Amino acid sequence: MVTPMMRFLSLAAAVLLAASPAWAHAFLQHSTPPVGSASSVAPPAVAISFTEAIEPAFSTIEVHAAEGPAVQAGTPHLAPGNARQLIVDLPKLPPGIYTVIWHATSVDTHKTSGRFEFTVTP
Ligand SMILES: [Cu+2]
Repeated sequence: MVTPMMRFLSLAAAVLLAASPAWAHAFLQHSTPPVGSASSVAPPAVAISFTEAIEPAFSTIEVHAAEGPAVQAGTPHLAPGNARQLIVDLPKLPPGIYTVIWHATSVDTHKTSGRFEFTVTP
């Protein structure tokens, strides 16, 4: 006899199996400045650590002021000796709210993206 609960459990198992390749995708693990943080010290760069190694040629970080063009200096680059961390240098940022938009392509060619904010307080 197949109970509704058994049907639910087998469906859940199927979903987990189907989703398992996603575990190899590059997701944001942590960043500097931290997601949602506020500090009076303007960060010299945004550094994002991903859960997987990424392809820098196909990965981007954009940093935008609340209203306006990108404020970053130069193109993102991998941290030396760390294929999981992407860094983009920043000019001296005035106080404000900044949005970081990232697109990552992991070494298995899967694409992920996300955005977060940080604040430079006066
Ligand atoms: Cu993947």
